[in-house]
Amino acid sequence: MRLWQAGLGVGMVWAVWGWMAAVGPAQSAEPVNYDESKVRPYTLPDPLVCRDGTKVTDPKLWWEKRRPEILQLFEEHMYGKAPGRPKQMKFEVRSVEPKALDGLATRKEIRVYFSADPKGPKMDILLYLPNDASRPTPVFLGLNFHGNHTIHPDPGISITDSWVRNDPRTGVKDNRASEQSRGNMSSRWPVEKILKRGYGLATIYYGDLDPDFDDGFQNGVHPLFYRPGQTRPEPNQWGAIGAWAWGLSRAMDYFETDPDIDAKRVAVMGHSRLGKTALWAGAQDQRFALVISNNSGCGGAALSRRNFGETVERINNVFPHWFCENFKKYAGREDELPIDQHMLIALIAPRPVYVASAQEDLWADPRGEFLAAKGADPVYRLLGTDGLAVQEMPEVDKPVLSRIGYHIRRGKHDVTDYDWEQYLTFADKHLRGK
Ligand code: GTR
Repeated sequence: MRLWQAGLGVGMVWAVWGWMAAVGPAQSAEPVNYDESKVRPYTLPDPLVCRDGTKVTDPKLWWEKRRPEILQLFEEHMYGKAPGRPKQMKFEVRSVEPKALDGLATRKEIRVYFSADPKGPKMDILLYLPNDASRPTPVFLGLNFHGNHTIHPDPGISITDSWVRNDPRTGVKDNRASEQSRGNMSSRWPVEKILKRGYGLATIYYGDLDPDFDDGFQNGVHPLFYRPGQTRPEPNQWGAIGAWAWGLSRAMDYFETDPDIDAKRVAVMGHSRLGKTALWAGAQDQRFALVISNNSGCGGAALSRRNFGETVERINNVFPHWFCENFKKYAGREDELPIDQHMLIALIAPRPVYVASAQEDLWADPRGEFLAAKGADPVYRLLGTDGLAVQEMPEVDKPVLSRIGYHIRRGKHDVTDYDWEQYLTFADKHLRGK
């Protein structure tokens, strides 16, 4: 059931079941734990103590020593190191419709070519800007799971020509998207609401960057960066999450060239695996002014050391292409990780970050997500903010909008209107001082 909600297609569900049947429970050390009393004790690494024992007591030491160290540890052990901006990258504005959505917005589609070869890897940015707001406009940016044309029924959105997972419900056959899926993920993208609050919205299909299956990194953007003779990333080089996050930074490269966009006020947002991606993008690229993790769970906001819901072992077994090869060493050995996810959130400091959980989303470990947010608090305070301004996990549907924001809402693993309402209010407060 949850796989459906997660936006995965039939093929993937079968792939996961197939995998489970093939390797069986022998591969998995223990059953999934959903019992708080069975969470083993653990000690988190201190974000304010360097590897050599130096205590970080002032911002200078954080910026010059501890932050670069933590970033490098996440690259080396978890997400892998990504290349920078490709020299030959080119932007092509493919369409501009000044009267989209009944005149509410200007719609642009921008193609980003990652190499000089127009047939090489590329991504398509769909951008809506509110017509009734001053320019440049702050923007929410998020990757989507099924193609830009699925976020809204607007007939002017181009249908992706990238690989899409087959799915009879949406008419995706032979891995090609069709008209049938236009707008079918719109419940997760309240476009009009965002525009009416004075924000733009930009989105990219994550499969443009790397189709989400394990093919040994032959498709997607990885091969563009192989040195001669290299056929897959090194153990400390980027996996799929690294590539998706890299794409978000390339969108930011474009935003910096578009006078309609306020590139200093871009909020990067993502759900689930794309929430993991948003956090990693925001951690690496300080141009993102605000970061939102929606139900990102294991490998995202949730602490790896807590054995609750999805674990490092399970995520690496089911999704061997998401993280770098080195991360696989930590299956069942989370205590040996030199990092945990509170430090990923700390890398975003002092920029506003919002961690959102859902009550029924136990697989993502809501408490582990809260504790990671709380674990980043000392760094936010060192840098002069209010951090996460509560001691205990708040009640359901009682959002906390301090510099580290947090809510747990009722309901399932999903992105809802309720979530967006909080993100918009959070952005009003922290990006616009409202
Ligand atoms: C699940 C996976 C989670 C989460 C989710 C999603 O199957 O175990 O880590 O990323 O997919 O992305 O929808």
